[in-house]
Amino acid sequence: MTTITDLYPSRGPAEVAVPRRDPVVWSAPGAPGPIAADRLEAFERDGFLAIDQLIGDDEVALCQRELERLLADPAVRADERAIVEPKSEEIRSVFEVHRISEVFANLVRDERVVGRARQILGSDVYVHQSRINVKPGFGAGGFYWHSDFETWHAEDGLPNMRAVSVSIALTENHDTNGGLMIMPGSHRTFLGCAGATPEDNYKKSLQMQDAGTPSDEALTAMAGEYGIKLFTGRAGSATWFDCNCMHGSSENITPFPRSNVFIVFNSVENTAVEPFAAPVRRPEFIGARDFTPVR
Ligand SMILES: O=C(O)CCC(=O)C(=O)O
Ligand SMILES: [Fe+2]
Repeated sequence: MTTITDLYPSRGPAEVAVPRRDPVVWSAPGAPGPIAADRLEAFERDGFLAIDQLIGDDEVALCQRELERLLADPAVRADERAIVEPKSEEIRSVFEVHRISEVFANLVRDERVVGRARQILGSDVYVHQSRINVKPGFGAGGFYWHSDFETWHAEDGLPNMRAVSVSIALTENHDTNGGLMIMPGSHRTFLGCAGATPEDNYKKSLQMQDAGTPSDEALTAMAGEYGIKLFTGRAGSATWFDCNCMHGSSENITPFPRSNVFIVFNSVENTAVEPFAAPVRRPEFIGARDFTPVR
């Protein structure tokens, strides 16, 4: 049996910050790819890369129609992969959209999408998770501050920080309708959170974060050091962000829905092992165990 060292302890008795022990950009300097060298450097420094138009208007329209179809399908609503808002009972998230839908499967395979993930991670990649966060208007809830990697490491068993997400806007992300916020540079520190992971934590945490939540003191210090950047953009724009960025988003009380599709790519050289700090693995629709590379 091989044991893998836990480089990023979390969910212990106290909150602990440790420096990142992994590269941010894994490809060799100058390796070919769709991201220009200066933008890749900015990604390394800031932890994110914003793209004004990743997909065109026709593709956006196709994705929007497909999302409407999914939301109207009773089989989707009844599926455990659909997460419902506690108050309004509207669908909040749909997981594994790249498996439920051919349209989103094609989006994942698109070279503009997977090509950038390969370039950042320096290898073939597979999808660790995909989801659409629907965030309808009139009060859809937000996502409290977190590092995705903290959860993926503690609860899904990703050993290293070698994963990247892209958030593609399917509706305009205004400065008012609950867009993504990131603390630039926060990806270079790992914040191990205090508190043990309860069994079935994911059921609650998909509606509201609890275990894996940073303290007010840590968030105050990080926001003071890094500031907070809000990402806006029209439908078809995208934000790439490193797996360890401290990020979150506010509720959406405007009438304007904010629907974004999130795709998480992990390196095939960083496949999931057993959770580092949770009694059981999360279900595969949240943390994949099929490591087939995207082709
Ligand atoms: O939808 C958002 O604004 C943030 C979602 C997020 O951070 C997540 O799904 O992990
Ligand atoms: Fe997140």
